[in-house]
Amino acid sequence: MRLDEFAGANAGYVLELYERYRQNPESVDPETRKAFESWDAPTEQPQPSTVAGAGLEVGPSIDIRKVVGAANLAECIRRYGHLAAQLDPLGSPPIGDPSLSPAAHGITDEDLRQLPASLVDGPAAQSAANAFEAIEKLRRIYCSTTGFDYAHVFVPEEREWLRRAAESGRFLPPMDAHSMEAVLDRVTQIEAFERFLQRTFPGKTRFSLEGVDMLVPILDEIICGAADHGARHGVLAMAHRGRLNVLAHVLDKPYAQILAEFKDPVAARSFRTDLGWMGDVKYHAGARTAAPRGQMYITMPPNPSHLEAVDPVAVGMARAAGTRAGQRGAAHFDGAITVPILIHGDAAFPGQGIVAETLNLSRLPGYSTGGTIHIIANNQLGFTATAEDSYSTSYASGLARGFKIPIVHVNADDPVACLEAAHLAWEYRARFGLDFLIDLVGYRRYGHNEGDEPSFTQPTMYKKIAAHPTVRELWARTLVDKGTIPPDLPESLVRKYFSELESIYASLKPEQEYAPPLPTKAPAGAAARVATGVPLDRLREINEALLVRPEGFTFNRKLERGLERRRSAFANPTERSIDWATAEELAFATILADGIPIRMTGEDVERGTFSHRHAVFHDANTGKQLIPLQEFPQARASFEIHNSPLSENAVVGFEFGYNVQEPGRLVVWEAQYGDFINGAQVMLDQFITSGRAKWGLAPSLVFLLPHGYEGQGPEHSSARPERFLDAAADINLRLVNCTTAAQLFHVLRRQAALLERDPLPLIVLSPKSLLRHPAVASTPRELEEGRFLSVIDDDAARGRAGGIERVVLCSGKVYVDLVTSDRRGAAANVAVCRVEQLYPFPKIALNEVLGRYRSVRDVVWLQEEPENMGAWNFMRPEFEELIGDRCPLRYIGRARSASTSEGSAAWHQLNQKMLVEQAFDLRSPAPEPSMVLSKEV
Ligand SMILES: Cc1ncc(C[n+]2csc(CCOP(=O)(O)OP(=O)(O)O)c2C)c(N)n1
Repeated sequence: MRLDEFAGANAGYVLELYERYRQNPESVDPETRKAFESWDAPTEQPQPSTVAGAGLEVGPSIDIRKVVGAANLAECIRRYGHLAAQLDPLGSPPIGDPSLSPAAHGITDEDLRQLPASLVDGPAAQSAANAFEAIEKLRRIYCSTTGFDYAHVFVPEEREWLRRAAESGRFLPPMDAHSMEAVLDRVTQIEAFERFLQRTFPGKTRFSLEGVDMLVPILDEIICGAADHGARHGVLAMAHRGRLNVLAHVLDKPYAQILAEFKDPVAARSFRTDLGWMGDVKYHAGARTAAPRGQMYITMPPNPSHLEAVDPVAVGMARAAGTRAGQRGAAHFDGAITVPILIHGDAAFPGQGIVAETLNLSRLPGYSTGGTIHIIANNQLGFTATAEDSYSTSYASGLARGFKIPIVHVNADDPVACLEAAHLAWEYRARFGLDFLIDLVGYRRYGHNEGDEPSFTQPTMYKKIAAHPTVRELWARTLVDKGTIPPDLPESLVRKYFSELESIYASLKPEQEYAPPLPTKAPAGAAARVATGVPLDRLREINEALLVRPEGFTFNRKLERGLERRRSAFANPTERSIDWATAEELAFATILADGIPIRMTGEDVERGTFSHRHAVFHDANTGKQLIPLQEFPQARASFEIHNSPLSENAVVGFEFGYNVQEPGRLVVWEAQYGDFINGAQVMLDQFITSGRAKWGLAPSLVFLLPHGYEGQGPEHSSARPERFLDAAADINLRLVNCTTAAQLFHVLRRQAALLERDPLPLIVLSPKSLLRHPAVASTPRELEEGRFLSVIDDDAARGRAGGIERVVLCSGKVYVDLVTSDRRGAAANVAVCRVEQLYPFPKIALNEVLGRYRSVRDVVWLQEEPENMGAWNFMRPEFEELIGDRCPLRYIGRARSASTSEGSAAWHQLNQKMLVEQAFDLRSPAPEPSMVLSKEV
């Protein structure tokens, strides 16, 4: 071992070790001791040794501690220099760190002057005369208006790349006059837009960008860089702040349209409600560039007020845009062609859990985007709350550290530093395919919105802001002072952009010319006309192909029996041999054979929560995977399935984004249990059920939500169908509760057929214990000849319709409880009919069924859920209208309750039994107080 084999901090470390060894050989580990024993010790031997091969002679004249101190100081500046960077344009002092001073390392500036620059290592050392100069250079890099914060990046190659990138300055923007003037031109355009709106619409909410104006040039830089690198799709997501400016200048939304929208047109077309169109405020609107930048189109999804909720949506859109799915096998994702950019708020980023959920998707094979670029538009306030009120981390960006995302904090008043950060961001993404974060530290020129008074809560800060020049003014002054531009240029640029806006405003066309296009209406009854049956021979062939065993693949023994059963499923077309899982797999397979790609995700979906799916087999000896839906030769599109991370909110948002970006693919998300969907309630309310009414989006995502009362307690019984029914209006979703395998087969195939013709989200309340119940199994013939039935009449009762005195209408698993009960045989006067589709309400089909039973004494809606839950509140007015005064309507179900179900299986059984008894008991209801109600309404 020779000392000159080590460089910079490593040399310092080795010397420190050596010094320790010299003091006490036992203080170092045996291997190191052995190495030092054979080392020609520099202080004991007169022959000098060199550090970093740069001519430092370590001999009796040099104090090793100074060498170690210098090397450690350099390392501390690299690690903690950002703590001393001047990031706040308003001048608040950085917190600093003691380790950044030479004294902390037992050295002085004079000592540093005596040491060679090579101790500092890297580009900063290259043209420096000594260590002092190199350290000063390092300070200018790490403690200036940029804070490079990457020490948490674990992978040495990435960290070294970042170090070189920061220290070499190779991503600094070109400093020629033309480039510098172009920056001035751009910031003038950005500022003029805001000032024009302020002057023309005083006090009107626009959520001005002012204070972090450099956001737009940063986006320009990232987009141009990514486009040059071959990206074709950019997805840009942001909340309200600065959105109008970004829409105008990055998405190229015409000024005329923005100005017209500011006038809030009262045009007849905007008030059209025939499709449930309600629209949304202007700073939630989405957009897509009309022409590409390079070859790259940029899309900005619309977003709700719920901060950060759009993050996973945008990431899902980018994933879809970069995925090729039109071939058999697995889907192919290429991160190079798609770039998501998320713009966050400094209070929202640390505060909203959806951010952490989204960051957690970044490196997962089923979700990664090849790197998402994050920008925190950090105006140091969240409404009125300060950083101290808002986060426990040192920076707003702290959360990103845990995900090993490099962070660059940058002062928003320094255009050069901002552009360097932007260039670094896209180069890093292009190089490593990983996330990057820019923390753009600025301020907010006005209140939370333009009508808000910020001095109520931040009086001193707003005094500073009032006196603080804009970035345009600062930059103009810099360029004029340097002689780069003539002194009158800044004002003439301001006049140019103002007069452009003024003339557009003066020549606005009638407001309705700018009204957004409304969603198109699907042809009425499209769903009812879809043929979903598949010829038996075709099904048999596909079933056999799915069961092909690859040479040498060993299945788990416990799965063998099921596989054998599957093999004979088509032996007899009228035998109930198709269980739920088989129906699902055959539905998927036939959809793939029709050329429609499928993406399925959810917690543990590969196997299925209830161990019923086994879409992915694992070789019992090697663990190697087999995915039959990717292998069978009839497939004409890709099948991807991924176990999701343990998240509901972000993953549902992600699938929604994927779905709206690529509406021609069937996207299925399954909840572990249906009740967990409330973790994604924001996504349901803000995007899925209202997206069409607000923004004209047309999601067709499928939700499989295990639902049914089986005594597992309040948390695993109900998928809360009432929440979907509460949000159901203007035909915005389909909600089904299937009771047979064939029904599932047909409803999935129907959904696939309607993806582009009549897209709607499909919510399937799926079974648990019924997955293997013989009562839900179907015959092959039902797959061939059937179709999805929104209502299923009682076959047994139809033949004796005249004698039926009660029609019990119910949905889902409770039907099986009813027809398998002992009471059923004795109750020949009761028909039990299934409402398989809860929404859209199947009025025609129900009318037909009820019309068959002319002598009924009452019609019952029976449900397992408490009276204030389930479908009852939604169904009741529909039934009342349908039944009119033909007969009374009766409710049978659990009484109103704050909790979804009993916490004890025994109690559940008791109530379930009572439900069944009351269904078949036409006398007055039992008088004793109970959890179960039977009442006329
Ligand atoms: C989920 C959610 N909670 C609360 C709000 C109300 N709200 C709107 S803006 C805002 C402050 C956001 O601060 P920050 O993230 O720093 O962004 P800024 O507005 O400062 O750009 C709040 C609390 C919201 N829109 N969404």
